[in-house]
Amino acid sequence: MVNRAHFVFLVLAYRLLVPLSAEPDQTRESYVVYMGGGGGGGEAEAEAVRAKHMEMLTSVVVAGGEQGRVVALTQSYHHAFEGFAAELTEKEAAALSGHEKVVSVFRDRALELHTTRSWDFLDVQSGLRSDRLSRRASGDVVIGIVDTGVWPESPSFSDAGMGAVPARWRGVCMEGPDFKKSSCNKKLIGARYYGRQPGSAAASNTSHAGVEALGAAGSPRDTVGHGTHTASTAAGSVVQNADYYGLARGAARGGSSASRVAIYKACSLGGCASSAVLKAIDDAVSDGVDVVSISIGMSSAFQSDFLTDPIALGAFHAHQKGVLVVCSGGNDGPNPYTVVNSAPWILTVAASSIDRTFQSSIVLGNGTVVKGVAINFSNQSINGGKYPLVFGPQVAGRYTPVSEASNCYPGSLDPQKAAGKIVVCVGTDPMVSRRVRKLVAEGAGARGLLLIDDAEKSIPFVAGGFPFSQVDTDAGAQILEYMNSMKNPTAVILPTEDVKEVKPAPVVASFSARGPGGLTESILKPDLMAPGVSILAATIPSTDMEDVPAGKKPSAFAIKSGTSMACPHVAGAAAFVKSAHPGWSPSMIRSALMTTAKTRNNLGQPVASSTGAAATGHDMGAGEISPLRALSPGLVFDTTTRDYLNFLCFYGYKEQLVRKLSGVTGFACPLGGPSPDLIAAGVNYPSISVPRLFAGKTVTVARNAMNVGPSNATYAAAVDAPQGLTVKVSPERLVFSRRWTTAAYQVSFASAGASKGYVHGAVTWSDGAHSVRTPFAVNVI
Ligand SMILES: *[C@@H]1O[C@H](CO)[C@@H](O)[C@H](O)[C@H]1NC(C)=O
Ligand SMILES: *[C@@H]1O[C@H](CO)[C@@H](O)[C@H](O)[C@H]1NC(C)=O
Ligand SMILES: *[C@@H]1O[C@H](CO)[C@@H](O)[C@H](O)[C@H]1NC(C)=O
Ligand SMILES: *[C@@H]1O[C@H](CO)[C@@H](O)[C@H](O)[C@H]1NC(C)=O
Ligand SMILES: CC(=O)N[C@H]1CO[C@H](CO)[C@@H](O)[C@@H]1O
Repeated sequence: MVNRAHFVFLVLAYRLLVPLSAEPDQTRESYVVYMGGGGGGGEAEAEAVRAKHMEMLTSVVVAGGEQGRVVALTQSYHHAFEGFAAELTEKEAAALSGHEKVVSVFRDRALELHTTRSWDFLDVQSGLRSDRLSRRASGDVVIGIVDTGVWPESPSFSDAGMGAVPARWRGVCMEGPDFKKSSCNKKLIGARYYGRQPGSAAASNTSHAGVEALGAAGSPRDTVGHGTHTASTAAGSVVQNADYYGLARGAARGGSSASRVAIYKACSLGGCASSAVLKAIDDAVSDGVDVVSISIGMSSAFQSDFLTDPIALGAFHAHQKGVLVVCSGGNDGPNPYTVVNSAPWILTVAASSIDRTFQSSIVLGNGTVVKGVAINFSNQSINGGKYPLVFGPQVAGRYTPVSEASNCYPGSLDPQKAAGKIVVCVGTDPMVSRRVRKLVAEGAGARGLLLIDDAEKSIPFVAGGFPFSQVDTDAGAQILEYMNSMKNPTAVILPTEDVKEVKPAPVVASFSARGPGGLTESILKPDLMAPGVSILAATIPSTDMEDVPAGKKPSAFAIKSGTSMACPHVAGAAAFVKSAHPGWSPSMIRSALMTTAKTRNNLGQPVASSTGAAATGHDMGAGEISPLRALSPGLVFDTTTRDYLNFLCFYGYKEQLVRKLSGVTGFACPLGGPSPDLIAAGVNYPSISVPRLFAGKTVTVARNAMNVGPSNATYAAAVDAPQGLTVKVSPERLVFSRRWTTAAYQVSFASAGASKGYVHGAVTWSDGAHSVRTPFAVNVI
């Protein structure tokens, strides 16, 4: 059992020396005090580190005239980096941020879980689910999941047939009232949880939404379902005949079903405390995980700086220790500048649809069948389920504006009029979610809801026991026309069917957050895309009977959507590549996944975005993951710690700060910074983003490719350039005589009448056997 002492320290001695202060304005909030690299101690050194932090904290509290107060560290970071979390007044936080050992001090904000806004669900099926994959993978790779915990009894965490836990593993299985040592096994090899420390609970009553609601549930057990879903998606064992109440039936299997999982429960339904997420990453690295999967993040509206973003900080140090951190890019799409978790040392994931959807058709009274999309537990049938069809405003309460009733606003429908009918609503007001509309119709006694809305129409809504179907505006117009032409229009909403081999697929999901990155446009983000729509994976047994069809037992699997679901697919794929190439660095693995990603759909056409337009690097990064191809990428781009430190200099941090952050004391910033152009030109990334290209100017970018394929390889460059952009690669051939050698090349961009704004293309290196595609985005000014 790890030492979880939380260092409560009563500042008594000082009380005798200093008169009691009369200052009353001392509201305290939880803060993270981040002190940069240079940690790396084991549990033996931990005590000394904590004592040092305690001393720092105490001296600041005393200096602030608050003697007599209980001072406590709510978290202590001492593995991959140093720092602590504590309850502080604003003044104390400011004082600590001036301390010479401190890099940054930031509020312990709540991060969000990256499932879709409307908490929708969906299905499976990705290139990952091939038997070849699991046969080739070894069981030596460990994936750490920072999320809401785990439901260990799920068949997805069965360890049948698994070998002994790798000897290097240093993790633990923390116990709680509902979680025993025996809940862990050879698949689920570690489980930790992070509640609020007992000593601090009384002292704090922060107003900060979310963090306080995090609940100190004392166990790694998942009570939300999110963590169980992501963990089983990354590395779940094979479960035959998994389904969601008859839908999406098939074998459920994680991306790397031979890998192990370790659970770090830092979140609950309300979100995740920054301080806990940072601690979880610190522990995961120290425990010995190879890949960390994080399906959480800040809202895109609140993107903080890299130095105050717990995921960016934790991931930086994880990279230094050889651990790859894979994160969801967020669900605030489809607008640009919404991608989060976009630090260059993070693998940032976008979400796509797959070739399966769920159809709930509508049969109009005149016999016409209209195709709709949803997942329902409806038991209507052609003969038994025919109900009058009414438009929201026809059954509105008195004085209700038409716009509200047509949107199924809460309180807009009159139960006297709506009861027993199928209500038609439109989705012109995005503030009302599908779940709310459903509850409004259900609450008014309606027998079903037909939603006309193009937004999220490809993301089937799970409507529980209520008949629901969503149609696009074209089909909606047909339905409204039918209603207008009939005196007594009627309809039936048919039970859901799964439809397979949907074309085109993949399509970038509408909710998937888009680039460019809000903090820097010099790194192309997101990096990659993976299935995040209709993902079937393990869940906790639902206690909410609304989610369970009449007469059925709660399902062990759920269908969910979000970049949260895409992220563990990539974590699983990365673990798979790692198991084949144990010596590869995190950025080599990322490079292999990126340069081999697919950019064409199952019709052989370029992958499209949800709008139908061709997807760009800002939608899907390098493209949809293709794990088998990633095993032999031919060339990789190794982005080193040095590259990342240079990045921090070019981004604008002072040399002294970069040294403290990294713990690399002799580091010197390269000349020329800060400069977004130098980031683009000099950081050895597997993609290129030129943040500004002025007319008449040329921007030149340097890259270094490493041969990981056969020796004696010769690669030739092919350029896919948008109209009006002149792209030159020099040299045009790369010759490698041996493996592990590198070759440098440059790509220059000049505008010859390219349209303004971002234009997209790619440079692809090929030796006849391998194709190494590096996408670029160039902002023409
Ligand atoms: C904490 O804050 C809430 C609302 O801000 C308040 O109702 C409650 O009384 C406070 N609790 C304590 C212990 O101060
Ligand atoms: C259909 O569902 C309703 C509501 O869930 C239930 O009351 C009714 O008994 C069901 N009918 C059949 C035939 O299953
Ligand atoms: C039913 O009504 C719709 C709308 O008026 C119309 O487009 C459709 O052709 C009709 N179907 C039949 C079978 O008459
Ligand atoms: C690579 O080429 C060199 C020179 O042509 C040759 O001597 C060497 O044997 C080749 N190595 C391999 C592994 O093919
Ligand atoms: C997912 C789901 O529960 N779908 C149901 C929709 O309604 C039909 C008819 O009652 C059921 O058979 C399906 O299981």
